[in-house]
Amino acid sequence: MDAPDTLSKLSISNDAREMLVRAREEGIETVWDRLAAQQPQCGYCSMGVSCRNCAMGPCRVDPFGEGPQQGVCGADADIIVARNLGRTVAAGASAHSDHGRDILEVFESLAAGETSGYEIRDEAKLLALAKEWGIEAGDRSINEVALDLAEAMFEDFGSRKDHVGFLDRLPEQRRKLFEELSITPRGIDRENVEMLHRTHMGVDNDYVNTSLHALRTGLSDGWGGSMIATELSDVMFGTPKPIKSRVNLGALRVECVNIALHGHNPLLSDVIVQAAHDPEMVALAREKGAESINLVGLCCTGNELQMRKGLPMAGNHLMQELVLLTGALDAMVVDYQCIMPAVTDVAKCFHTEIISTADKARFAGATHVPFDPKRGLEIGKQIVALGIEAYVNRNPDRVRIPAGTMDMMAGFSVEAILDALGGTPEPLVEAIRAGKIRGAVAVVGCNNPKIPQDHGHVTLTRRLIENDILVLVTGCAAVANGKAGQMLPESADMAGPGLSEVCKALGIPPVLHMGSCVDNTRILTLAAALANYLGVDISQLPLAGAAPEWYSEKAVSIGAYVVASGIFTVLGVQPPIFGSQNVVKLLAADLEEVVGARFAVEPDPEEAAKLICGHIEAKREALGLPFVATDAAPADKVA
Ligand code: SF4
Ligand code: MSK
Repeated sequence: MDAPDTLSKLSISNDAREMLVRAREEGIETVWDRLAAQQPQCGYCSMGVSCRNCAMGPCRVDPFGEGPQQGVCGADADIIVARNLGRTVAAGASAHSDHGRDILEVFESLAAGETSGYEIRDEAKLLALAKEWGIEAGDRSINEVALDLAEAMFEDFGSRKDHVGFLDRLPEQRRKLFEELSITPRGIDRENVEMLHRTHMGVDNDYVNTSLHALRTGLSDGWGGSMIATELSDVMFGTPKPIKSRVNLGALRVECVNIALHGHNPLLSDVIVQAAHDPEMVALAREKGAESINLVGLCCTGNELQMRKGLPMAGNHLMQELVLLTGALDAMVVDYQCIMPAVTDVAKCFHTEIISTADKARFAGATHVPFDPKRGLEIGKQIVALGIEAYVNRNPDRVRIPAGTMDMMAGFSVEAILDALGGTPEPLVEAIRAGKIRGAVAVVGCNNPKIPQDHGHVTLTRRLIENDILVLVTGCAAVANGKAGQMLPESADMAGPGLSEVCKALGIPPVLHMGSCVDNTRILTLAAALANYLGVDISQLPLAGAAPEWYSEKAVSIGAYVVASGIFTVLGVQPPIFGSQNVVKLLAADLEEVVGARFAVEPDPEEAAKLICGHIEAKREALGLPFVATDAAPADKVA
């Protein structure tokens, strides 16, 4: 069995470590074992200089100059690295945007009266969106307006337009810049398809040109597919408002049927919540000896439900196998993205039913119940019934649920933040002007077993709030901060004096949960609103982004659209680009001159905090705002 100090290198969270002890005792493999088994990982792939884009290859370029410097076709390290990066952005942008399309399709069916279990829960938001998209409501029914909006949004995916609809939220100077650079996202599918075209052998062989299109592809996600997903999810499932919730494996209840909702899309999980409250289902659970039905969230499906309903979170990305190790989970319902194929293997060691629901995301060893919005509620009940049946097979002697949960607060949509501020950004702007809040940083993204779970998120966030920097979190970073107790109004005591004062006055935490991975678009919307309010570009604001523990292709797309939108971004995990010093220089330095922002890579969250604090102070200084040297941002660090 691992000594506690070994386990602390795997995760900072106690419930994770408790389950890892069990995994070791019972010989159950987890993501950390599989990472160890992969060592040493391929150096060429890690540096991004391997290519298998055609059958003359696979090829690799020796980054140290001793072996071949070109693939069979003549592609050098710059071309290969840029092409690989471009394809990664396209995969991530496609994942997000396809999620957006799925939401849009159900929204259209809902408007046409063809769904069961769905309704328009935020009419005001629907009407505001319709107005933004130039659709006259007049005296027409809400469903007629919704149908027109759906039609207009579908146009963003595939037809010939010169820009995606939500791009108009950006300040004019940024839209002009995109035009000058030819990186205006024209259509969601178009930019992704074009990236695959450009990276085919013998097409775009200029690493700068390919990299700029990677930014454009990312922008089609951030201001396109993901933004459609967020906004329409709000219309259908409700725009989040501040809500109390809890987090940790202790959210599982021994006396209940426990069902975890895992993945990213709220479409089915919302109707499962309705089904779990159905008296018929509750009666069935009781008949089988359970007290009730207990739903918990995992990853971003969990975030969607936590934001709107306060559903407790079992955990983030690296908890998906460990939640099975409690022996108390009766069913894990998965939709798509970030679901490890290994969950069905771990589930075999227990009684847990893995239920897949998306035809595009099937898992060997899972029971497949295909989602159909026309029978949403019926399917929701069918899935809950499978969980109840599995509960009957639970072995009470194998149940080990780590004790306790941590309280946290979620639900900070842009609308909720503006509400808390009294309906206008003015108080936030004033607090920033006065130096009480130095700036704001989005800490987002995944867990990665290469980093002790949650260490990057929690340490970086803590240092930032201590330095009076408001932190906005989404995805697995939000769960990590929740577990660490940094997302309660009382957590204001952890913040510096200025931020603490503002948070206490507003009754909000210093770390605001803004939702799932697609909801990073809420942060874009907020940044654009602040820039428009001040009449400046986003790149002039004291803002930054960070993805301390990222792993997924979606995170690369997010990084691309955040930087392209003008926000400096620090990555905690090295991306596979270091085989080309030219691409590194472009992304980590030269982009600053091009889009007013750049990437940095800093694995140590303490150092990342210093880097970000220095950046925030430099932006403040450029805006003529008062500078205050702090431990994290001494005067000589400001650059
Ligand atoms: Fe090799 Fe060029 Fe083919 Fe890539 S595209 S596999 S570098 S020949
Ligand atoms: S779930 S993309 S591990 S944040 Fe959105 Fe978490 Fe990253 Fe998946």
